[in-house]
Amino acid sequence: MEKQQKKILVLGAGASGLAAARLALAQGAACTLLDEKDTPQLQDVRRTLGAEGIDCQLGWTDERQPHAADCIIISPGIRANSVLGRLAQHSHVPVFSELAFAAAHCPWPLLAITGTNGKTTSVELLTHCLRLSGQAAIAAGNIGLPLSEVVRQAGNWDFVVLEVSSFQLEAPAGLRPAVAAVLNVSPDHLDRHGDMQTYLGLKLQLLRQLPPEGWAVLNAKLLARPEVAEAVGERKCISFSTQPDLQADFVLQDAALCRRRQDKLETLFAIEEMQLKGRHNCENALAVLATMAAAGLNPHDAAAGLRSFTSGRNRLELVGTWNNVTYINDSKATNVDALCQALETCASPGKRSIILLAGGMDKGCSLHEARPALAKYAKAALLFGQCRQRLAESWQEAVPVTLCEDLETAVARADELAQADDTVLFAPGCASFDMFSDYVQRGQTFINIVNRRQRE
Ligand code: UMA
Repeated sequence: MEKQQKKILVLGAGASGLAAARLALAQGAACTLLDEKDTPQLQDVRRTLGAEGIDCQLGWTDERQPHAADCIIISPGIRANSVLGRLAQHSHVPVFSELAFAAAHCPWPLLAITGTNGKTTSVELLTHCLRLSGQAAIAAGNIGLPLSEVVRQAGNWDFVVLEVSSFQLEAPAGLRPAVAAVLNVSPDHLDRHGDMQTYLGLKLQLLRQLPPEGWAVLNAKLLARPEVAEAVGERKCISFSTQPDLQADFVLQDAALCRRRQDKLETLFAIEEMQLKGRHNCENALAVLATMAAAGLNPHDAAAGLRSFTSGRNRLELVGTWNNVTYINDSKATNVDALCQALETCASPGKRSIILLAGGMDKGCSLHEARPALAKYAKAALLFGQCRQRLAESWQEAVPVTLCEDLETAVARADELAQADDTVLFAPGCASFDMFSDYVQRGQTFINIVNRRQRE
Protein backbone atom coordinates (compact mmCIF):
# COMPACT_ATOMS: atom_id res chain seq x y z
CA MET A 1 0.00 0.00 0.00
CA GLU A 2 1.29 3.48 -0.79
CA LYS A 3 2.39 5.48 2.26
CA GLN A 4 0.16 8.54 2.80
CA GLN A 5 1.90 11.88 2.50
CA LYS A 6 2.10 13.70 5.86
CA LYS A 7 0.28 17.02 6.12
CA ILE A 8 2.00 19.67 8.21
CA LEU A 9 0.65 23.05 9.21
CA VAL A 10 3.26 25.70 10.03
CA LEU A 11 2.23 28.81 11.96
CA GLY A 12 4.14 32.07 11.32
CA ALA A 13 6.01 32.95 8.13
CA GLY A 14 9.11 34.47 9.74
CA ALA A 15 12.60 32.94 9.83
CA SER A 16 11.57 29.86 11.83
CA GLY A 17 8.30 29.18 9.98
CA LEU A 18 9.99 29.40 6.60
CA ALA A 19 12.82 27.12 7.61
CA ALA A 20 10.43 24.59 9.19
CA ALA A 21 8.20 24.55 6.10
CA ARG A 22 11.20 23.96 3.83
CA LEU A 23 12.47 21.16 6.07
CA ALA A 24 9.00 19.57 6.16
CA LEU A 25 8.86 19.73 2.37
CA ALA A 26 12.33 18.20 2.10
CA GLN A 27 11.08 15.37 4.33
CA GLY A 28 8.33 14.71 1.80
CA ALA A 29 5.42 16.33 3.67
CA ALA A 30 2.72 18.54 2.19
CA CYS A 31 3.03 21.86 3.92
CA THR A 32 0.76 24.86 4.53
CA LEU A 33 2.04 28.02 6.16
CA LEU A 34 -0.26 30.53 7.88
CA ASP A 35 0.50 34.09 8.96
CA GLU A 36 -1.80 36.69 10.51
CA LYS A 37 -0.13 39.54 8.67
CA ASP A 38 -0.30 40.36 4.98
CA THR A 39 2.53 42.72 4.06
CA PRO A 40 4.31 43.26 0.72
CA GLN A 41 7.33 41.49 2.21
CA LEU A 42 5.23 38.45 3.16
CA GLN A 43 3.64 38.47 -0.30
CA ASP A 44 7.14 38.07 -1.74
CA VAL A 45 7.68 35.19 0.66
CA ARG A 46 4.41 33.59 -0.49
CA ARG A 47 5.46 33.82 -4.15
CA THR A 48 8.86 32.27 -3.44
CA LEU A 49 7.37 29.48 -1.34
CA GLY A 50 4.61 28.85 -3.88
CA ALA A 51 7.27 28.20 -6.52
CA GLU A 52 8.91 25.73 -4.14
CA GLY A 53 5.62 23.89 -3.57
CA ILE A 54 4.59 25.32 -0.20
CA ASP A 55 1.10 26.75 0.23
CA CYS A 56 1.23 30.05 2.12
CA GLN A 57 -1.90 31.84 3.40
CA LEU A 58 -1.54 35.41 4.60
CA GLY A 59 -3.84 37.68 6.63
CA TRP A 60 -5.16 34.57 8.45
CA THR A 61 -7.95 35.45 10.93
CA ASP A 62 -9.68 32.11 11.50
CA GLU A 63 -9.05 30.23 14.74
CA ARG A 64 -9.87 26.95 13.00
CA GLN A 65 -7.41 24.92 10.94
CA PRO A 66 -7.78 25.32 7.17
CA HIS A 67 -7.72 21.51 6.82
CA ALA A 68 -6.79 18.36 8.70
CA ALA A 69 -3.07 18.04 9.51
CA ASP A 70 -0.87 15.43 11.15
CA CYS A 71 0.90 18.00 13.26
CA ILE A 72 1.39 21.72 13.80
CA ILE A 73 4.73 23.52 13.97
CA ILE A 74 4.52 26.82 15.79
CA SER A 75 6.88 29.82 15.51
CA PRO A 76 8.29 31.15 18.79
CA GLY A 77 6.81 34.64 18.43
CA ILE A 78 3.21 33.34 18.50
CA ARG A 79 1.54 33.96 21.85
CA ALA A 80 -1.16 31.70 23.24
CA ASN A 81 -3.75 34.50 23.09
CA SER A 82 -3.31 35.33 19.39
CA VAL A 83 -5.41 33.93 16.53
CA LEU A 84 -2.74 31.38 15.59
CA GLY A 85 -2.01 30.66 19.25
CA ARG A 86 -5.65 29.74 19.80
CA LEU A 87 -5.73 27.73 16.58
CA ALA A 88 -2.85 25.63 17.95
CA GLN A 89 -4.53 25.27 21.35
CA HIS A 90 -7.86 24.12 19.93
CA SER A 91 -6.22 21.67 17.57
CA HIS A 92 -6.35 17.94 18.29
CA VAL A 93 -2.98 17.16 16.69
CA PRO A 94 0.48 17.41 18.30
CA VAL A 95 2.01 20.91 18.37
CA PHE A 96 5.80 21.25 18.18
CA SER A 97 7.98 24.31 18.39
CA GLU A 98 10.09 24.83 15.26
CA LEU A 99 13.12 23.94 17.39
CA ALA A 100 11.66 20.65 18.63
CA PHE A 101 10.49 19.70 15.12
CA ALA A 102 13.98 20.33 13.71
CA ALA A 103 15.67 18.56 16.63
CA ALA A 104 13.67 15.42 15.91
CA HIS A 105 15.34 15.29 12.47
CA CYS A 106 18.79 16.43 13.63
CA PRO A 107 21.53 13.78 13.36
CA TRP A 108 24.15 15.73 15.37
CA PRO A 109 24.48 16.13 19.15
CA LEU A 110 22.78 19.28 20.39
CA LEU A 111 24.48 21.37 23.07
CA ALA A 112 21.56 23.53 24.18
CA ILE A 113 21.93 26.68 26.26
CA THR A 114 19.13 28.66 27.86
CA GLY A 115 18.92 31.29 30.60
CA THR A 116 17.80 34.88 30.92
CA ASN A 117 21.13 36.55 30.19
CA GLY A 118 24.35 35.51 28.51
CA LYS A 119 22.76 32.97 26.13
CA THR A 120 24.04 34.51 22.93
CA THR A 121 27.52 35.22 24.30
CA SER A 122 27.81 31.69 25.72
CA VAL A 123 26.58 30.10 22.48
CA GLU A 124 29.03 32.16 20.42
CA LEU A 125 31.89 31.49 22.84
CA LEU A 126 31.21 27.75 22.98
CA THR A 127 30.99 27.52 19.18
CA HIS A 128 34.25 29.49 18.88
CA CYS A 129 36.04 27.30 21.46
CA LEU A 130 34.80 24.12 19.78
CA ARG A 131 35.98 25.29 16.36
CA LEU A 132 39.40 26.31 17.63
CA SER A 133 39.77 22.95 19.32
CA GLY A 134 39.20 21.20 16.00
CA GLN A 135 35.48 20.36 16.23
CA ALA A 136 33.04 21.19 13.43
CA ALA A 137 30.45 23.28 15.25
CA ILE A 138 27.64 25.62 14.24
CA ALA A 139 25.46 27.95 16.31
CA ALA A 140 21.69 27.90 15.73
CA GLY A 141 18.31 28.59 17.33
CA ASN A 142 17.28 31.86 18.94
CA ILE A 143 20.63 33.35 17.91
CA GLY A 144 19.12 33.79 14.44
CA LEU A 145 19.76 30.71 12.30
CA PRO A 146 16.77 28.36 12.69
CA LEU A 147 17.75 24.78 13.52
CA SER A 148 15.43 23.61 10.69
CA GLU A 149 17.69 25.39 8.22
CA VAL A 150 20.82 23.72 9.62
CA VAL A 151 19.16 20.31 9.44
CA ARG A 152 17.91 20.84 5.87
CA GLN A 153 21.35 21.97 4.67
CA ALA A 154 22.70 18.57 5.79
CA GLY A 155 26.23 19.70 6.74
CA ASN A 156 28.74 17.59 8.54
CA TRP A 157 28.83 18.73 12.15
CA ASP A 158 30.35 17.33 15.29
CA PHE A 159 28.10 19.55 17.42
CA VAL A 160 25.23 21.99 16.98
CA VAL A 161 25.23 24.66 19.68
CA LEU A 162 21.69 25.86 20.31
CA GLU A 163 20.49 29.09 21.86
CA VAL A 164 17.09 28.30 23.32
CA SER A 165 14.55 30.95 24.39
CA SER A 166 11.62 30.52 26.76
CA PHE A 167 9.30 31.04 23.75
CA GLN A 168 10.83 28.00 22.05
CA LEU A 169 10.24 25.92 25.18
CA GLU A 170 6.46 26.33 25.15
CA ALA A 171 6.11 23.26 22.88
CA PRO A 172 9.39 21.42 23.47
CA ALA A 173 8.50 17.73 23.12
CA GLY A 174 11.24 15.84 21.27
CA LEU A 175 14.07 18.32 21.71
CA ARG A 176 16.41 15.71 23.27
CA PRO A 177 19.66 17.68 23.65
CA ALA A 178 22.87 15.83 24.56
CA VAL A 179 23.69 18.63 27.02
CA ALA A 180 21.27 21.19 28.45
CA ALA A 181 22.75 24.23 30.18
CA VAL A 182 20.75 26.75 32.22
CA LEU A 183 22.84 29.87 32.85
CA ASN A 184 20.59 31.90 35.16
CA VAL A 185 16.94 32.88 35.57
CA SER A 186 15.83 36.42 36.45
CA PRO A 187 12.62 38.32 35.59
CA ASP A 188 12.05 38.71 31.84
CA HIS A 189 9.23 38.31 29.29
CA LEU A 190 6.60 38.38 32.06
CA ASP A 191 4.23 40.22 29.70
CA ARG A 192 4.04 36.90 27.84
CA HIS A 193 4.56 34.26 30.53
CA GLY A 194 2.59 35.94 33.33
CA ASP A 195 4.74 35.18 36.38
CA MET A 196 8.20 34.05 37.40
CA GLN A 197 7.11 30.52 38.31
CA THR A 198 5.79 29.94 34.78
CA TYR A 199 8.90 31.51 33.25
CA LEU A 200 11.22 29.33 35.38
CA GLY A 201 9.05 26.29 34.57
CA LEU A 202 9.59 26.94 30.85
CA LYS A 203 13.36 27.26 31.26
CA LEU A 204 13.35 23.97 33.16
CA GLN A 205 11.59 22.31 30.22
CA LEU A 206 15.01 22.16 28.60
CA LEU A 207 16.27 19.92 31.41
CA ARG A 208 13.13 17.78 31.23
CA GLN A 209 13.83 17.13 27.55
CA LEU A 210 17.23 15.57 28.32
CA PRO A 211 17.35 11.85 27.63
CA PRO A 212 18.44 9.68 30.61
CA GLU A 213 22.04 9.66 29.35
CA GLY A 214 22.06 13.46 28.82
CA TRP A 215 23.94 15.97 30.96
CA ALA A 216 22.59 19.00 32.78
CA VAL A 217 24.92 21.98 33.18
CA LEU A 218 23.66 24.30 35.87
CA ASN A 219 24.48 27.50 37.67
CA ALA A 220 25.01 26.27 41.26
CA LYS A 221 22.69 29.08 42.42
CA LEU A 222 19.82 27.35 40.62
CA LEU A 223 20.64 23.85 41.86
CA ALA A 224 19.59 24.81 45.36
CA ARG A 225 15.98 25.26 44.18
CA PRO A 226 13.80 22.17 44.66
CA GLU A 227 11.97 22.58 41.32
CA VAL A 228 15.34 22.65 39.53
CA ALA A 229 16.63 19.54 41.32
CA GLU A 230 13.33 17.85 40.47
CA ALA A 231 13.68 18.72 36.76
CA VAL A 232 17.26 17.33 36.71
CA GLY A 233 16.08 14.12 38.38
CA GLU A 234 18.57 11.23 38.14
CA ARG A 235 20.49 12.76 35.25
CA LYS A 236 24.18 13.61 35.45
CA CYS A 237 24.86 17.21 36.34
CA ILE A 238 27.85 19.59 36.25
CA SER A 239 27.61 22.88 38.13
CA PHE A 240 29.40 26.19 37.75
CA SER A 241 29.53 29.41 39.77
CA THR A 242 31.48 32.61 40.29
CA GLN A 243 30.15 32.93 43.85
CA PRO A 244 32.87 31.99 46.35
CA ASP A 245 30.33 30.69 48.88
CA LEU A 246 28.86 28.12 46.46
CA GLN A 247 30.39 24.67 45.92
CA ALA A 248 30.51 23.98 42.20
CA ASP A 249 32.44 21.86 39.71
CA PHE A 250 33.66 24.86 37.68
CA VAL A 251 34.51 27.97 39.71
CA LEU A 252 36.29 31.30 39.67
CA GLN A 253 39.21 31.24 42.10
CA ASP A 254 42.15 33.67 42.37
CA ALA A 255 41.25 35.32 39.05
CA ALA A 256 41.28 31.99 37.21
CA LEU A 257 38.67 29.65 35.79
CA CYS A 258 39.13 26.36 37.66
CA ARG A 259 37.75 22.83 37.78
CA ARG A 260 37.18 20.96 41.01
CA ARG A 261 38.59 17.43 40.98
CA GLN A 262 38.51 15.23 44.05
CA ASP A 263 38.19 18.37 46.17
CA LYS A 264 41.26 19.98 44.59
CA LEU A 265 41.05 22.97 42.28
CA GLU A 266 42.78 22.67 38.94
CA THR A 267 43.48 25.96 37.13
CA LEU A 268 42.22 26.01 33.55
CA PHE A 269 42.55 29.62 32.45
CA ALA A 270 43.59 33.02 33.86
CA ILE A 271 40.80 35.54 33.29
CA GLU A 272 43.21 38.39 32.47
CA GLU A 273 43.89 36.53 29.22
CA MET A 274 40.24 36.80 28.17
CA GLN A 275 38.99 39.72 26.07
CA LEU A 276 35.57 39.33 27.70
CA LYS A 277 35.19 41.45 30.80
CA GLY A 278 32.93 41.35 33.85
CA ARG A 279 31.87 38.75 36.40
CA HIS A 280 28.88 37.72 34.29
CA ASN A 281 31.22 36.87 31.41
CA CYS A 282 33.39 34.75 33.74
CA GLU A 283 30.20 32.89 34.58
CA ASN A 284 29.45 32.44 30.86
CA ALA A 285 33.00 31.13 30.32
CA LEU A 286 32.60 28.67 33.21
CA ALA A 287 29.33 27.46 31.68
CA VAL A 288 31.14 26.92 28.37
CA LEU A 289 33.92 24.91 30.06
CA ALA A 290 31.34 22.83 31.94
CA THR A 291 29.40 22.21 28.71
CA MET A 292 32.57 21.05 26.95
CA ALA A 293 33.29 18.66 29.82
CA ALA A 294 29.70 17.38 29.69
CA ALA A 295 30.09 16.81 25.93
CA GLY A 296 33.07 14.55 26.66
CA LEU A 297 35.71 17.10 25.60
CA ASN A 298 38.75 18.32 27.50
CA PRO A 299 38.05 21.81 28.93
CA HIS A 300 41.77 22.62 28.55
CA ASP A 301 41.09 22.61 24.79
CA ALA A 302 38.99 25.75 25.23
CA ALA A 303 42.08 27.89 25.94
CA ALA A 304 42.66 29.16 22.38
CA GLY A 305 38.98 30.06 22.06
CA LEU A 306 38.77 31.81 25.43
CA ARG A 307 41.86 33.85 24.58
CA SER A 308 40.71 35.07 21.18
CA PHE A 309 36.93 35.51 21.60
CA THR A 310 35.55 39.04 21.56
CA SER A 311 31.89 39.65 22.32
CA GLY A 312 29.76 40.62 19.39
CA ARG A 313 27.98 43.82 18.46
CA ASN A 314 25.55 45.42 20.92
CA ARG A 315 27.13 43.77 23.98
CA LEU A 316 29.16 46.30 25.91
CA GLU A 317 30.39 47.45 22.51
CA LEU A 318 32.76 50.42 22.58
CA VAL A 319 31.35 53.12 20.31
CA GLY A 320 34.22 55.53 20.95
CA THR A 321 35.83 57.95 23.38
CA TRP A 322 35.58 61.69 22.88
CA ASN A 323 36.92 64.31 25.35
CA ASN A 324 37.64 61.47 27.76
CA VAL A 325 33.98 60.41 27.77
CA THR A 326 33.43 56.78 26.75
CA TYR A 327 30.26 55.73 24.89
CA ILE A 328 29.16 52.10 25.26
CA ASN A 329 26.40 50.36 23.30
CA ASP A 330 24.79 47.53 25.27
CA SER A 331 21.52 47.40 23.32
CA LYS A 332 21.42 43.64 24.02
CA ALA A 333 20.60 44.49 27.67
CA THR A 334 16.85 43.90 27.35
CA ASN A 335 16.05 43.29 31.03
CA VAL A 336 16.92 44.72 34.41
CA ASP A 337 19.42 42.02 35.33
CA ALA A 338 21.44 42.63 32.15
CA LEU A 339 21.28 46.37 32.82
CA CYS A 340 22.73 45.84 36.33
CA GLN A 341 25.53 43.69 34.91
CA ALA A 342 26.35 46.43 32.41
CA LEU A 343 26.47 49.04 35.20
CA GLU A 344 28.78 46.83 37.26
CA THR A 345 31.11 46.12 34.34
CA CYS A 346 31.39 49.80 33.31
CA ALA A 347 31.74 51.15 36.87
CA SER A 348 34.77 53.08 38.10
CA PRO A 349 35.60 52.14 41.71
CA GLY A 350 34.08 54.49 44.28
CA LYS A 351 32.61 56.88 41.69
CA ARG A 352 29.18 57.52 40.21
CA SER A 353 30.51 58.10 36.73
CA ILE A 354 27.86 56.44 34.52
CA ILE A 355 25.21 58.31 32.60
CA LEU A 356 22.68 55.62 31.81
CA LEU A 357 20.31 55.71 28.84
CA ALA A 358 17.45 53.27 29.44
CA GLY A 359 13.88 52.58 28.34
CA GLY A 360 11.79 50.82 25.73
CA MET A 361 8.89 48.40 25.77
CA ASP A 362 7.50 47.32 29.11
CA LYS A 363 7.81 43.56 29.71
CA GLY A 364 5.82 43.65 32.93
CA CYS A 365 8.84 42.92 35.15
CA SER A 366 9.75 44.55 38.44
CA LEU A 367 12.26 47.37 37.93
CA HIS A 368 13.25 47.93 41.58
CA GLU A 369 16.17 45.48 41.43
CA ALA A 370 18.26 48.06 39.56
CA ARG A 371 18.13 50.62 42.39
CA PRO A 372 21.23 49.52 44.37
CA ALA A 373 23.45 49.46 41.26
CA LEU A 374 22.06 52.81 40.08
CA ALA A 375 22.69 54.39 43.48
CA LYS A 376 26.24 53.06 43.47
CA TYR A 377 27.40 53.64 39.90
CA ALA A 378 25.09 56.05 38.00
CA LYS A 379 25.09 59.84 38.20
CA ALA A 380 22.03 60.20 35.95
CA ALA A 381 19.40 58.06 34.21
CA LEU A 382 17.99 59.43 30.95
CA LEU A 383 14.77 57.61 30.17
CA PHE A 384 13.02 57.14 26.82
CA GLY A 385 10.40 54.90 25.23
CA GLN A 386 7.05 53.42 26.26
CA CYS A 387 7.88 52.62 29.87
CA ARG A 388 9.96 55.69 30.74
CA GLN A 389 7.38 56.94 33.25
CA ARG A 390 7.35 53.62 35.13
CA LEU A 391 11.16 53.55 35.13
CA ALA A 392 11.26 57.11 36.51
CA GLU A 393 8.82 56.27 39.32
CA SER A 394 10.78 53.17 40.22
CA TRP A 395 14.27 54.69 40.10
CA GLN A 396 13.94 58.35 41.11
CA GLU A 397 14.96 57.72 44.72
CA ALA A 398 18.18 56.00 43.63
CA VAL A 399 19.37 58.31 40.84
CA PRO A 400 18.44 61.67 39.27
CA VAL A 401 16.12 60.81 36.37
CA THR A 402 15.14 62.77 33.25
CA LEU A 403 12.28 61.85 30.92
CA CYS A 404 13.35 62.23 27.28
CA GLU A 405 11.13 62.48 24.20
CA ASP A 406 13.24 60.03 22.22
CA LEU A 407 16.70 58.51 21.94
CA GLU A 408 18.07 61.55 20.10
CA THR A 409 17.08 63.82 23.01
CA ALA A 410 18.52 61.37 25.53
CA VAL A 411 21.92 61.33 23.79
CA ALA A 412 21.91 65.15 23.56
CA ARG A 413 21.22 65.37 27.32
CA ALA A 414 23.98 62.82 28.01
CA ASP A 415 26.45 64.95 26.03
CA GLU A 416 25.50 67.97 28.16
CA LEU A 417 25.93 66.11 31.46
CA ALA A 418 29.10 64.16 30.65
CA GLN A 419 32.42 65.21 32.18
CA ALA A 420 35.90 63.76 31.69
CA ASP A 421 36.19 60.09 32.75
CA ASP A 422 32.43 59.54 32.62
CA THR A 423 30.81 56.70 30.68
CA VAL A 424 27.64 57.14 28.65
CA LEU A 425 26.09 53.69 28.84
CA PHE A 426 23.25 52.68 26.50
CA ALA A 427 21.77 49.69 28.35
CA PRO A 428 17.99 50.00 27.81
CA GLY A 429 16.91 47.22 30.23
CA CYS A 430 13.70 46.84 28.19
CA ALA A 431 12.59 45.30 24.90
CA SER A 432 13.13 47.37 21.76
CA PHE A 433 9.87 46.73 19.93
CA ASP A 434 8.12 50.00 20.92
CA MET A 435 10.47 52.05 18.71
CA PHE A 436 12.69 49.64 16.75
CA SER A 437 12.42 46.38 14.82
CA ASP A 438 14.88 44.70 17.21
CA TYR A 439 17.81 45.35 19.56
CA VAL A 440 20.24 45.34 16.61
CA GLN A 441 18.47 48.25 14.91
CA ARG A 442 18.22 50.00 18.30
CA GLY A 443 21.97 49.65 18.90
CA GLN A 444 22.82 50.88 15.40
CA THR A 445 20.53 53.90 15.89
CA PHE A 446 22.37 54.78 19.12
CA ILE A 447 25.77 54.43 17.40
CA ASN A 448 24.61 56.57 14.46
CA ILE A 449 23.34 59.34 16.74
CA VAL A 450 26.54 59.37 18.81
CA ASN A 451 28.82 59.37 15.76
CA ARG A 452 26.81 62.08 13.99
CA ARG A 453 26.80 64.33 17.07
CA GLN A 454 30.54 63.91 17.53
CA ARG A 455 31.17 64.88 13.91
CA GLU A 456 28.95 68.00 14.12
N1 UMA B 1 3.01 35.99 13.65
C1 UMA B 1 1.66 35.71 13.55
N2 UMA B 1 0.91 35.71 14.69
C2 UMA B 1 1.45 35.95 15.91
C3 UMA B 1 2.84 36.23 16.01
C4 UMA B 1 3.59 36.24 14.85
O1 UMA B 1 1.15 35.49 12.46
O2 UMA B 1 0.74 35.92 16.91
C5 UMA B 1 3.82 35.99 12.44
C6 UMA B 1 4.37 37.37 12.10
O3 UMA B 1 3.48 38.10 11.30
C7 UMA B 1 5.66 37.05 11.38
C8 UMA B 1 6.07 35.70 11.95
O4 UMA B 1 4.96 35.17 12.65
O5 UMA B 1 5.51 36.97 9.97
C9 UMA B 1 7.22 35.91 12.90
O6 UMA B 1 7.49 34.76 13.66
P1 UMA B 1 8.38 34.90 14.97
O7 UMA B 1 7.95 36.08 15.76
O8 UMA B 1 8.41 33.60 15.65
O9 UMA B 1 9.82 35.32 14.40
P2 UMA B 1 10.91 34.54 13.53
O10 UMA B 1 11.27 35.44 12.40
O11 UMA B 1 10.49 33.17 13.18
O12 UMA B 1 12.15 34.56 14.55
C10 UMA B 1 12.19 33.58 15.59
C11 UMA B 1 12.64 34.25 16.90
N3 UMA B 1 11.68 35.33 17.23
C12 UMA B 1 11.05 35.34 18.43
O13 UMA B 1 11.20 34.51 19.27
C13 UMA B 1 10.12 36.49 18.65
C14 UMA B 1 14.03 34.82 16.75
O14 UMA B 1 14.48 35.31 18.02
C15 UMA B 1 14.99 33.71 16.30
O15 UMA B 1 16.26 34.27 16.06
C16 UMA B 1 14.45 33.06 15.03
O16 UMA B 1 13.12 32.56 15.24
C17 UMA B 1 15.31 31.86 14.57
O17 UMA B 1 15.24 30.80 15.47
C18 UMA B 1 14.50 36.74 18.15
C19 UMA B 1 13.97 37.16 19.52
O18 UMA B 1 13.63 38.31 19.68
C20 UMA B 1 15.94 37.24 18.03
N4 UMA B 1 13.91 36.26 20.50
C21 UMA B 1 13.49 36.60 21.85
C22 UMA B 1 14.64 37.14 22.67
O19 UMA B 1 15.80 36.81 22.36
O20 UMA B 1 14.38 37.86 23.66
C23 UMA B 1 12.95 35.37 22.56
